[in-house]
Amino acid sequence: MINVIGLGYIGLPTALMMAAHGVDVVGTDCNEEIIAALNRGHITFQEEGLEELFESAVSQGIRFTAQYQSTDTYIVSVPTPYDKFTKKVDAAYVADAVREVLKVAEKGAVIVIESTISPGTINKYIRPLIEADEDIKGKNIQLVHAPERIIPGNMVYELIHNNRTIGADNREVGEKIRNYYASFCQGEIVITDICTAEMTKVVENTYRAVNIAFANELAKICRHADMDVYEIIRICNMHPRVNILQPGPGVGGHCISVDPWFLVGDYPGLAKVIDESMKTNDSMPDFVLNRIYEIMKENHMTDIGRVGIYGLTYKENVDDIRESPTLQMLESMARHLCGSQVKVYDPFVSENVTENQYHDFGAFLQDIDFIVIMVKHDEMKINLEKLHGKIVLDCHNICGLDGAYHL
Ligand code: SAJ
Repeated sequence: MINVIGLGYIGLPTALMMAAHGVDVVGTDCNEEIIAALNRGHITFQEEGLEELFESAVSQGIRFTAQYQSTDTYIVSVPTPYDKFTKKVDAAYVADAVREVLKVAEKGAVIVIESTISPGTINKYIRPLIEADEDIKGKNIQLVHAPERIIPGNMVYELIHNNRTIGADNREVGEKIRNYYASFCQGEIVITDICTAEMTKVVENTYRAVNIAFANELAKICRHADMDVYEIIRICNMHPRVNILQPGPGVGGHCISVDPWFLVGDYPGLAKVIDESMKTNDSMPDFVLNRIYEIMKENHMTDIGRVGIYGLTYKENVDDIRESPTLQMLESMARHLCGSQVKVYDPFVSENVTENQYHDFGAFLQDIDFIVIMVKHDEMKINLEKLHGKIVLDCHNICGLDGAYHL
């Protein structure tokens, strides 16, 4: 039996996927509300295909509980926040989860860490928990790092089709865990050592962050030079060895806007391109704010209360608002004492997370003259004709309307 610890964005789909493929799974989360919701038959976030996966896992007998189980295999998928000041990973949740696991784990059990951690975290913070105590040491507990790689918005598909990495101290343990993942994963599953696995995960997200920063920097250069960044990127990408990503209003989510900072925090004198890239991405919400100011001025508009921000999530078609560019921009507006009047709407966010938040697209549009498209939700793409007559700042180049402004 596998006990999956942490039933959030990664732990839940992973637990469901394994259960749906015949593995005996118990999901554990210390948040009783999550457990109660799952036991009532409700999934706790929206994701394409998750509902069906949930039903299939339940029919195969998955259980959910707040208690850690006594078993021989654990998958730990708890959050790893980072300290905003030092930029270093905070492994406290992972360490706490492992401590609890160690209290009940069977002799020879394997603890798989899926949470993203900075290179060296297992040796520095997790292995000592096993080696500090003679009784636990005698249990011969094994550690594995199998970083998740799935992208929100396409998690179920990617769980099945992505390649995976398994970092283990020896081949035998790596093979054992590979067999569990192979129950559903059709991609290649590479076995390596733990530190390499830790590094690969952070490097993958850093690669994307640096490439997004490059696109964002081009957007700034093209704004200054009054050139069309999208046309330039489109033409450059016709070169066989060029593949530039798209500029945007900022980088959010709990991965790409966070993980590269681990390298900056651990290697401040060495991670220079990464440091600058992260600063460039972090500067984008303020860049948008400046565009709003310029466009209002150009249109002789003075009432910030007639400006509407479309989109609160960190990217399109997900309900996750962690580190979202819109929230970063609203914070910046609040610091400049002009935040409270702007209107905000997102079809995926039903809770009130900010002031003047609308839950109806029509009512939102009625109350604004200037719309800022921060997130390219499908809802916006299919309702573009409703924007006629409004001033539009299209931060993703999706609308194609005459007179629309861009980054
Ligand atoms: N973004 C841009 N321009 C682009 C692409 C993305 O501005 O061309 C922005 C998005 O709008 C969003 C942010 O970047 O705000 C991140 O979005 P994303 O879709 O690039 O990635 P995430 O954070 O949803 O998921 C990433 C993925 N990592 C990589 O692609 C290397 C995913 O595979 C990881 O599993 C995930 O991080 C994670 O959990 O670490």
